[in-house]
Amino acid sequence: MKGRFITFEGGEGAGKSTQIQYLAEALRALGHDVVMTREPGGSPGAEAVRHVLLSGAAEEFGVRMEAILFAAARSDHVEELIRPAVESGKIVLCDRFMDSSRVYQGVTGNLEPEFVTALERVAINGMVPDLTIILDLPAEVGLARAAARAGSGNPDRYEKEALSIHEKRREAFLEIAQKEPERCKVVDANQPADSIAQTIEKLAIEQLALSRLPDEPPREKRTRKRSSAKAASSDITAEPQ
Ligand code: T5A
Repeated sequence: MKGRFITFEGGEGAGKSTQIQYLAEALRALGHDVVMTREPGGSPGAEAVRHVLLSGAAEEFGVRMEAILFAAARSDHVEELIRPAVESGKIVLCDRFMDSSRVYQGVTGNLEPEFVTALERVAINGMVPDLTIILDLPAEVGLARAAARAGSGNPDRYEKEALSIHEKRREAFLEIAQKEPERCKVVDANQPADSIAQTIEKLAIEQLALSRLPDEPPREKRTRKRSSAKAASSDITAEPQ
């Protein structure tokens, strides 16, 4: 069975990591094999590029360079982790993906749309998410959450930017959702985390037709069935007493 690919998008401190944890737990309780990952990063090659991007070390080389680095990291992440996991039947939950590049490098980085689209095509190589959850909340609420997070240390290259830029990103995510309503679902993230989690769980299960996987029959039962069908077989001795 083919797995599923679900991405989480939104501004800084929108609660993506928190909600991925909740959804992973809910899906595992239904018997699914879940992989949690993030961008930039998620594979050894992409994690190596993450620090260069988030420390701001690449900023002086311009947004075009940063966009190419995000795409390089994404390509490695897709081919090394996401695609193999989905093809082997797992559900991959990814903290940010292609929409973050559309918004951060494309809209607020002022890159030409053709350039962003070309990079996206190469980086994802057909691996379009089955579902994208866009966590929506006022930028100042998200930034305050990110700042208050225990041990968050210094703000990264993007968290330092002006509030108006973060608000523009919020609008840009909502525009993507408007253009791709089948793939993208907007969830109000300005609520308690557990009620957001319930909404997302319902959405994911309905949208992706996920159901409880049948439990593996207990070993004893399997052996009994086989032993009655093959009463003369010598491996009946394997049956537990
Ligand atoms: N980027 C990324 C690009 O520019 N282009 C790209 O293509 C990609 C992939 C990544 C940065 O890179 C940029 C965008 C980003 O700026 P990051 O460090 O990975 O940076 O950070 P973010 O993805 O922005 O994630 P954050 O860690 O800032 O926030 P999350 O994951 O959205 O939020 P979370 O769950 O960690 O929650 C933040 C705090 O809020 C609390 C949590 O406990 C935590 O303390 N919280 C809530 N509080 C109240 N109510 C709720 N409902 C809450 N939910 C969580």
